Amino acid sequence: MKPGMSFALRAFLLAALSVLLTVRAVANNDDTETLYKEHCASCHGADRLGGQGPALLPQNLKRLRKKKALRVIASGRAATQMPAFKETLNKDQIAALAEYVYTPLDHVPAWGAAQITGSHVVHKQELVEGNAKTAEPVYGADPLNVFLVVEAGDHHVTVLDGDNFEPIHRFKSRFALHGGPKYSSDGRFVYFASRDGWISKFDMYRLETVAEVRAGINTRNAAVSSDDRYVIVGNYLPHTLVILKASDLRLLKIIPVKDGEGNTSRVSAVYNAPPRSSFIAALKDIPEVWEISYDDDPPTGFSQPWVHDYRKDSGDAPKTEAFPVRRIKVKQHLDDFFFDQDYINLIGASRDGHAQVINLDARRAVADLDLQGMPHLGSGITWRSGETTVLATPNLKKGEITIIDTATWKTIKRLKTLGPGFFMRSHENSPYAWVDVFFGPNRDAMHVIDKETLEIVKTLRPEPGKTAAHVEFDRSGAHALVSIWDKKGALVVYDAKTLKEVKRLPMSKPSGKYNVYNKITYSAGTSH
Ligand code: DHE
Repeated sequence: MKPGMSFALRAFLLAALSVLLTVRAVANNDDTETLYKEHCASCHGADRLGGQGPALLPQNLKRLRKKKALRVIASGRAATQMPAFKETLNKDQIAALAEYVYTPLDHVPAWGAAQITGSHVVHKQELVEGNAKTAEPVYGADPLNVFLVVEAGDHHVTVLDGDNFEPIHRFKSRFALHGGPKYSSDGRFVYFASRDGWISKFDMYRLETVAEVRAGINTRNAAVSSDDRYVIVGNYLPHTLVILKASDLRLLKIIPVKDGEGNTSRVSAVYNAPPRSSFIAALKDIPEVWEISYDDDPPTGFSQPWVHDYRKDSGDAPKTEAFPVRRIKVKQHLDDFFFDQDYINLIGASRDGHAQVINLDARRAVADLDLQGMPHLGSGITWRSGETTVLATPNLKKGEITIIDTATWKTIKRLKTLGPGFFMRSHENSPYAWVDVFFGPNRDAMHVIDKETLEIVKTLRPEPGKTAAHVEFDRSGAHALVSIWDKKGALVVYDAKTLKEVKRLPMSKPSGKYNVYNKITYSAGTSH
């Protein structure tokens, strides 16, 4: 301020400056909101609560430093659909967006018992228990050799006869299904999870949707118990695991995911562990693995002092605490994991590639794995090789398949590929393991690996220039089905022995495909 300026004039100028700054800040906020709407909302949701991409809220970005967030917006994120914006947006715009996603929302909608129950709908009461009258498929195909093909291009699912590869039925799914649908133990019912939290139960015999419920706002995946009684859903938002009654998807229990200090966490994923009568979940923000028993008489070591059982509020308290939890502390967060066939060891990795083996009985890490880059253990498979069982995993950052001896947990082979791969598959009756090259200039290639020599024996290019991804075998292992990952894509059926194409069906970005028999028998060559 200039000396001699009157007090009234000074006060006026200060007020004007403050109004100007406020107007600019509001304008900047408006600009950032517009940028968000234009570039981010279609995947992450207009409200930042997630959609095809994850929710962008401070509570879900705890493990992502702001500096890294800037890099992700500028350069994209490996192994996700997140594109690079550095050609479209300038540095200030990227910085403003990064700031924006770390700003808390005025109000994060609750998604508790009231909302879940409010969303619940039973479409076909007569199919809820699958009574005898409806226990025959409405088609002639072998119901155990049927495939479900998720067509991500237009959010549909095709039911495919696995003997003649003719479509039996096609229906609209919820928006953005993600992860493998989970079958009941006899293959009669299947449960789908969408990224925005919808769980749908579909009758594979009657080809009708039985019931639906929205179990979360932003969901990771779901699993079904071996006794067909329960479905569990792991969420990114809110930080919960939700247990549903499998028959009609009615809410049974919400387990808030938090540690002893009250820190909450997203769920990386949750799976059924058949021999243990339990679900196993790994957490994204707390270095713990949880085992949730669905046994009516759970073994010792399970407790859940921090869990509020909502049924108590309605006076409908259970006699014993159902679904108690056993917690295992681990060295690193586990973003991605799978199990050995006995479900004694969990093999997990963090996004930065630190990989470890957790013995679920000893409840501790028993080995570190020599894996680099970003192993995609969720796609890992195992097979017998000589006297031992090996596990093989693709890598989302490196053109490499790592093969590990599960007796010693030592890496026995690093097999060079034409680029990073996403999905890997085999079958007990096939001498080959198939892996895609999902990223880079060779993303139209599919490698076929000899399971004995551990060498690539053939590289297929089902449609040059278009991504070839995700393989699933039929029931007998005689055919392998490959996706052409494009809106004008296709499902390509190969003879799994001669490696020759036998059929091609046009489809809209067929992502995953899931054979009933291989899934319900927990084939070592496929995802569980
Ligand atoms: Fe997936 C399965 C996590 C990105 C397609 N993906 C899974 C599972 C997990 C997972 C935990 C196992 C769930 C199950 O089957 O119960 N996926 C993640 C990620 O963390 C990641 C890297 C980032 C994210 O966006 O969440 C990711 N996934 C993708 C994609 O970008 C893919 C290619 C396209 C899409 O649909 O979003 C994709 N994921 C799939 C598919 C499966 C899957 C097709 C089922 C594989 C199977 O054969 O079982």
